[in-house]
Amino acid sequence: MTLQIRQIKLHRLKMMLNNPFTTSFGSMQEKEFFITEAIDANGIRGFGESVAFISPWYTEETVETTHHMIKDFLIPLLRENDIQHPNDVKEVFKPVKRNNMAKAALEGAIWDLYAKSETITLSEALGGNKKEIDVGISIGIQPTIDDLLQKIDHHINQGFKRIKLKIKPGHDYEMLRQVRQHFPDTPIMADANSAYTLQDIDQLQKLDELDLMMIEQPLAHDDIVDHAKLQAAIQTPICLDESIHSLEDVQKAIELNSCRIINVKIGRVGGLSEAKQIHDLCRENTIDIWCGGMLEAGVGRAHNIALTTLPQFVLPGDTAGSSQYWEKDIIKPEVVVNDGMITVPDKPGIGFEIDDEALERFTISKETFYLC
Ligand code: OSB
Ligand code: MG
Repeated sequence: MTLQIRQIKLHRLKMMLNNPFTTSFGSMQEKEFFITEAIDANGIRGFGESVAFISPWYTEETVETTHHMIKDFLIPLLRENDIQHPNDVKEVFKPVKRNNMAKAALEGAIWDLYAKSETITLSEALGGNKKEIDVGISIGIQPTIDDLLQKIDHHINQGFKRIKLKIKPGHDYEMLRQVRQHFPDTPIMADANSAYTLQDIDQLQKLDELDLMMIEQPLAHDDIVDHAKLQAAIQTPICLDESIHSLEDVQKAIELNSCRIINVKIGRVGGLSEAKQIHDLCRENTIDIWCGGMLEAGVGRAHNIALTTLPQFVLPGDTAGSSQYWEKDIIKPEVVVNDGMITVPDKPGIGFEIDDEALERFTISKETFYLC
């Protein structure tokens, strides 16, 4: 049966993070993004969320490129093609190279619409089985080591299953050594957001003594080859984030031994269908995976939770509770973490209601596109 998508609405939102988030590339506190809404002939509303930032520091996409792609290329492709199942969207979008975050924003709304029209949860639609998921937390670079130690202590007490710390050259070994000294048994990992090169190999080898769960994306955002050289030279497992845009990228990373762990982000890989295929491949190859975060609002958070219910998501992800990021989220109820776990919602689709009043409050512009 064809999904009868009649309208796509693009809600452009601006929200302020509770705390500035600092990585090797700089700080952000304001977030602009789209909530995508797909509406069918019965008036059922499916929701997605775009994850590109206002500037292209993480990958090449931005809020503006997302808008351009959705409006000028992706919606026209939805007009010209029938969608029987959300898995078809990937094929329909194939004439557009990359721009994965733009694609995922629409595909996500269509997955939610599909699950709601089948009266099943998004987790069930994807083939997930967990009733609750483990969560970790990602802490940005802090002004002082004391601030950092205090934050870590607070999050350990909240029950988070692992702590991820941002590193960059000059803010790595010594900081992590002090953290390890204060928290000898805590699962800790480090994320470099591509700030190093192979010339830093000595500095990265020193991290081996700190018993880190993994080091995430130490080398260039578009590299798979140098990471294999680095992995051969260090004991700490490498996890790839920025370098992975597709199932093919994961195949190559496995073949080259570029990493032992994969961070899957729905936006980065172009949607839930691709994310699920990556999951299946990693399961066959016993590569551990986890779901990364992009400082999402509630809709994106709900999609991450549903994906994480697939069995090979064996490591805690970055999807913490709404209140960690936002004074007020755009979903009802908000995402809540209890003792390091999120209970997977049991209502159809993403399983959270849109708080229309909050959505309205954070909306800075809105467009409606008719498909037929
Ligand atoms: O590298 O995983 C990353 C946030 C923005 C962009 C990239 C990354 C991150 C995080 C935090 O580490 C993820 C989150 O808490 O949503
Ligand atoms: Mg990362």
